[in-house]
Amino acid sequence: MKSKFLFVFISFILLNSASFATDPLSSDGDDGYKLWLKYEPLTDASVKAEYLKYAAFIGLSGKGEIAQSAGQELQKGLKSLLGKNVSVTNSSGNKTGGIVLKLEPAAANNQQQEAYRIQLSAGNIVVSSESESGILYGTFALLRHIQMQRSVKSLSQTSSPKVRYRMLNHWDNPDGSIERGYAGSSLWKWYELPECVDPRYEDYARANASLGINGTVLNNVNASARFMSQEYILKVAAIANVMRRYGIRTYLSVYFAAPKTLGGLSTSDPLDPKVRAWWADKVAQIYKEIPDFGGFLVKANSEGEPGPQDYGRTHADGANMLAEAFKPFEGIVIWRAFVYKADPNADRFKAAYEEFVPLDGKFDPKVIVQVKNGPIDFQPREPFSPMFGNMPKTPLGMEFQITQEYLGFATHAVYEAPIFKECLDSDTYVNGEGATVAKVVDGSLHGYARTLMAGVANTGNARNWTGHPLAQANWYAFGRLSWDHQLSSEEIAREWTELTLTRNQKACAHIVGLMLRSREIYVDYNTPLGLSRPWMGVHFAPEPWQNKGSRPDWTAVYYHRADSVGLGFDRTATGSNALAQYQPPVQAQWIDPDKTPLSYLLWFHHVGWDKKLSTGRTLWEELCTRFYTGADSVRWMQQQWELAKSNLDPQVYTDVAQRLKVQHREAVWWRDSWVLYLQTFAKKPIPTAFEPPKQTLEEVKQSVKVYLIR
Ligand code: BDP
Repeated sequence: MKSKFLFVFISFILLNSASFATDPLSSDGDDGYKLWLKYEPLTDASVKAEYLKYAAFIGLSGKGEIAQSAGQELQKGLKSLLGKNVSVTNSSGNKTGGIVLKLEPAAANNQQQEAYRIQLSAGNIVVSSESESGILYGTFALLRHIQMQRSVKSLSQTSSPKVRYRMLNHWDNPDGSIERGYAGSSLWKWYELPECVDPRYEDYARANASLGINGTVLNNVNASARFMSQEYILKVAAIANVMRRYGIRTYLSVYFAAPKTLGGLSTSDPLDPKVRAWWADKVAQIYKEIPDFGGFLVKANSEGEPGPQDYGRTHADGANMLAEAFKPFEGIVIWRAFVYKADPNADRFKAAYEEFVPLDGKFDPKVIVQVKNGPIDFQPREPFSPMFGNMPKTPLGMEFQITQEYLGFATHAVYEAPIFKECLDSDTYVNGEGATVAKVVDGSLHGYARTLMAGVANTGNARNWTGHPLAQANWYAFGRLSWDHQLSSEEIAREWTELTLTRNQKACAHIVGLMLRSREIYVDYNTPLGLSRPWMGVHFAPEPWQNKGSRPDWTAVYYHRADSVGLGFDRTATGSNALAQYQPPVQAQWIDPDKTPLSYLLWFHHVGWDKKLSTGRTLWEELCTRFYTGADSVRWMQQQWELAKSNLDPQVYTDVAQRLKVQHREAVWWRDSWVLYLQTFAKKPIPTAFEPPKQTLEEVKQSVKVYLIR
């Protein structure tokens, strides 16, 4: 009896572990693992019939591993979508009725290697590109089209990426933790590598390639020197071997003082010949193991990280030294502009511009300077960074944050495409109207040869990758926009919803509506009218009263400046004059408090509590209105989700429904904290239209205290 039980138990374990290790896609119900690559059987019979006419074979002309990946993906997709096993052949000859993946320029006038074309030609569906990567992207685009049950008739398309380096930045640490990660631990199992290669790495690569992402930085910008050791280079190489099959290059964040910490040198001075030689050898050592290594990402002289300024050198000196080490190779150096010195009298807003703009023209051509979208730090709403447009001789890459550090972690649904688009579509007015941030980033404004868009990843080892099921849409949106920043937030939301949640059009409309409004709703209950809140700590609990920090800009009060007169940060000439960093037409939009759009008002002005705003309400009334309607609108989000219920997988439905409940509770928490705290300055009652908070300020403070106890 006992041994029989043991046998059953062991068989159970073996069966389960075997099925997980060999097929991480298999699971009961929709646990979110498959992301937007679900390939669910087509339900529209006429569309299915159209595609079955092209399912006789897959003709593959490329022999490399990326082309092989494309062939396999198509085979896998068709099997599931059409229910047909389609074989892959190397020569399609004159055959018709198949899908041909062909190495041939996508269009005569298109110089872009990664561009692809999909067309009907000589009785086949033909996906063509000059490169195997382009074929892979075209294959994913074709699969997307079929998944969305779009007709063969609307298939023809040519597409090319607007930006050359499209990458994720993982803030993952060697111990498996993730800085600002809310979906479990790191995907990278450093202690098991290089021998154990988790099948999940391949699914990660597939998901990225399906969006056109072609680079990944594996480790945190607050980097450990460990990654420069031979032991870790081998681990990284094992991951790079998987990424390569999907056209993705692997990059590393580096610790600037590694020559000292790891190399045993007495200095890490970038102008010291021994230091330069150390980096050159290091880069050569990496290329031995990873021939297509992408390059380095560097956070230097920022938030306590070491850098060239420790030796009286500039950011350009540091970046150029590393660029020199990459000279024999294809790799690049991405140098971050996220810097702000501890100066009690400074405005953090101005810091990056002040340090970097004077260095324009001094960087090696292999360097790209990576700039966060806003001047401070991934706030729910920020004006675009004034660096964009003001460094014409230096390629500026965009850094967006996908992980929801300031956007409610994994319990708030906030669709981020509108945040990304708002920045990309902003006009810098450099050399006249129409000089959008997007045109700076895609190189068309200043003719940068190297262009970059990076997103700080929101992935972790949670089964559904991102914790909140709807947060998958943010990874998706980032990827799609890095390929084509002209896509609209709505188009992307619709695509993602159809591919991931439901093909039912009505349900889709509810979900897309919810997604499109989610960011404004969040801003309303979190930081309305241009408030910001990047104080130190967990970046989640509301504590606008926080006034103690090792430096002024690590407190909350530094940012909102509430006092008996009013609220907001005066950044005009009477204040910090940060506004002067923008071109005059941009200044003109924001200089006059009566004309500044309300969404940016408190970013630039200290506004009196009784000041009448364009809505007809005073500042105090408007704040209350926003906080209250924002929190109430989460109820509306819940209703929209309910309306889609019958068309959703029960597991996904329940997960999101529960998280929306948390979101509502936390939205009220945010609202009450702000309103009660600001009331101590404004000294005014809550407008009668709204029910006063049930808790007192002291009670809210206590709840935040409890939240923050370690
Ligand atoms: C801030 C994060 C911090 C990062 C830093 C950065 O709070 O964890 O290290 O940015 O981007 O947003 O370097």
